[in-house]
Amino acid sequence: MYYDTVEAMNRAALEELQLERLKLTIEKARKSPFYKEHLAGVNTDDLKSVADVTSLPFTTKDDLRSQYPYGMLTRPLDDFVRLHASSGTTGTPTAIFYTQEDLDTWADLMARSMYCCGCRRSDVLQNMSGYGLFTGGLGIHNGSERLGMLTVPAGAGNTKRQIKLIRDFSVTVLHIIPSFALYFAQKVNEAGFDVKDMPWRIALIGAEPHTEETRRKVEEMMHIKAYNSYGLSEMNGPGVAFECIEQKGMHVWEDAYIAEIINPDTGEHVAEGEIGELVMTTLLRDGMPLIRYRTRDLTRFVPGDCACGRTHRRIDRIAGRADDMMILKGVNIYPMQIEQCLMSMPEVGQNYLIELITEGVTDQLKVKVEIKDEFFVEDMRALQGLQKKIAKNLCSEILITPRVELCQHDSIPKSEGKAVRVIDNRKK
Ligand code: ADP
Ligand code: K
Ligand code: ZN
Repeated sequence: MYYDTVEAMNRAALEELQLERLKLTIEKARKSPFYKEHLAGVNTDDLKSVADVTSLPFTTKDDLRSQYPYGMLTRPLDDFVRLHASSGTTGTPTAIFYTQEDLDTWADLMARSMYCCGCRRSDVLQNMSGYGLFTGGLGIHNGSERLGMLTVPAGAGNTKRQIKLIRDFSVTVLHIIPSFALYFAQKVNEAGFDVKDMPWRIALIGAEPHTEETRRKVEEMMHIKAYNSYGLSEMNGPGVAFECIEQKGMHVWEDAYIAEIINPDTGEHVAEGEIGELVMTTLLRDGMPLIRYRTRDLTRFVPGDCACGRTHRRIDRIAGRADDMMILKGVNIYPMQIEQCLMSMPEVGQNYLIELITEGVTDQLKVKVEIKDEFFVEDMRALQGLQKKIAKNLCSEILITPRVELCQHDSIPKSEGKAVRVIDNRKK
């Protein structure tokens, strides 16, 4: 029923295991130049339960940057066999290093993740994410092989070839970025195929924030079951938290990570079930352990037990990154609020773009929205009505009225990797 019996371990035993591994992790981490200093005041004998993790200092992305490239390593460079790097869209890149043991642990966690949403060794997986430095390529790939699936390393882009591979090899599982999935579904239709005739049954979607509405849209448009996949390079990559077939939040693999949710301003834990910043500690990383790493991702613990019987706690879908928050006219706005509103409207197509602009002396929010062909009509009055309706719906969600621009389908540029949702064109 489970890939690994640890997935259903009772909580008390699981927390014992976490504590034991936390202590080992601290000792290991101290072999790195960074943690030798950072953890100087810490005595592992003072840790009586896993809850005492709160006595340890945070590690931030800036810490990683300041140690770039080798300052976090606990072993001689000869012991490492792989590195990945973040895309660096927000400043200096950070590099993550793996020993062979780390790669093996990661592949196991990844295989467990895919098994938990129904993938089996009889499945054929096509990995449609970019390979290279991005962990969604090799991370998913190795996990898929570990599970025993026949793995098609298609990489990103080239929709025609993707469709051919899927049909030729009867692909049953896709790993695909959600924003690309919506676009891809349409390309399959345009190529003259009915999605119902495609061999696929499962889509693993993740790597970027997306709403429940978008998931449902992917499922409908592709005639597939879509499961949320969460991870970040600092915690290996994908395979950190994953949805089971219940689709009610993502199980965080707590034998491998300690997850905490804090108020980003105070650093204190939020009340159970409240949204805050996810903080993660690695428990099985050998060459580059990270302690209380501030992910900047916003989520909450899903209260209660999961019907699947796994005891590892679930996090809700990521509401956004702390860095994504826009402040306009004193109001805090997250892109996912806008997406949620847009994707629940039947007239709206696959893509949208948020633009921050300056009009005169004030900042404005402009939202470009792709409209489905059948609603993109000649009738000016109908179009204006739709434009007004979208603006009104958005206003009730984000409390300010944005400028809305209607666009034809496929007219907003589509990136091959993670979608760019916000462009800041404000005059500085
Ligand atoms: P980069 O920071 O360059 O994007 P990563 O590839 O490590 O580097 O991306 C990890 C980040 O991607 C996470 O911190 C999170 O913000 C986002 N992410 C990953 N999976 C999901 C998911 N399922 N839902 C929402 N966001 C996700
Ligand atoms: K197989
Ligand atoms: Zn479950």
